[in-house]
Amino acid sequence: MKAGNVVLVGRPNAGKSTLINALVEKKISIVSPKPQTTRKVICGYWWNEEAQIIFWDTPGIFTKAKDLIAKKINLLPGLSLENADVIVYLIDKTRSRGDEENRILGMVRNVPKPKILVINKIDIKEPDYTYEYKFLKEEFDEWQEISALKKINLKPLLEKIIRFLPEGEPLFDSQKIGAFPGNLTPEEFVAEVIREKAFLVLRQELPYTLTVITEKIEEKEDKKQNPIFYISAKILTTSRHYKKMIIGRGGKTIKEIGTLARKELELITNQKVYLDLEVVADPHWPEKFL
Ligand SMILES: Nc1nc2c(ncn2[C@@H]2O[C@H](COP(=O)(O)OP(=O)(O)OP(=O)(O)O)[C@@H](O)[C@H]2O)c(=O)[nH]1
Ligand SMILES: [Mg+2]
Repeated sequence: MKAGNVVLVGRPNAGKSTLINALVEKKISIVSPKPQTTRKVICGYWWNEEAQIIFWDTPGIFTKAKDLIAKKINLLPGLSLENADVIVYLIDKTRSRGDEENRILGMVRNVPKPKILVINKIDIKEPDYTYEYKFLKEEFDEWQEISALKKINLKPLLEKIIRFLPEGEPLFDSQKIGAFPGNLTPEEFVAEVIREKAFLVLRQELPYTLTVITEKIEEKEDKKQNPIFYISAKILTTSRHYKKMIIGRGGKTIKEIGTLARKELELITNQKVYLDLEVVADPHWPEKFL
């Protein structure tokens, strides 16, 4: 039996969360075009008859952010590497190297573990900076070009990962992995889905000043006695000005976020969901974060 922890690292937006979702064939980690969409280390399980893998998605290190949240999040990838059996270093070939890439590369270089260099987004023809990364081939144990989004070359990537896994006892009981897999509680997972939809709907306007807390998840019955998940959650932002933006004119924006989140949660849980969302301005939430 081969078994081990595989840690995905790479700059923000490289596609780490897209890749972990594709590998474990489940949505466990949220995705958006914003840097540091992932704010926690999130795990997903993969197994077959011969191997077991726990994949770990990490936040991208965000060099431009000077605030408290980013500083805390920036520590997570380094800590995760300590527990890795294999490191998957993901590169976005549509972006040139630069300080951000060099910082992560410097960190990965210092860890004496098997490393696979993965060139992502090959479904995009131009721009193509693959040549800027070719020199790394010698430093890494393996190299694989993929598209996490289009699920291209994931099988050869998995084969290479398995090759470097240590022999060992099973890490988990695959029979016991339920509907909410991974290391997040249902409350945390629901909050992540809402945050993803808020990022999607608000786009450029509010990247960093927002977080979500799930207050309650209750299983109830609707008027026709069908089971329904009643969920209440708070979107926290740092000022009243942002609060107004999240609510939108006549509540239009918050309604759009709520509808998207509810539909996705219904798909995931296979049950009707009632979602009660409130927007709260709390200038101190970043200090309470993590
Ligand atoms: N065209 C294309 N887009 C991709 C691919 N993989 C990821 N993306 C897009 O790249 C953006 C960032 O993807 P994420 O998976 O959130 O990236 P991440 O590395 O987890 O980013 P952080 O959590 O911020 O560190 C999203 O808009 C994805 O849809 C790919 O293979 N091809
Ligand atoms: Mg991510």
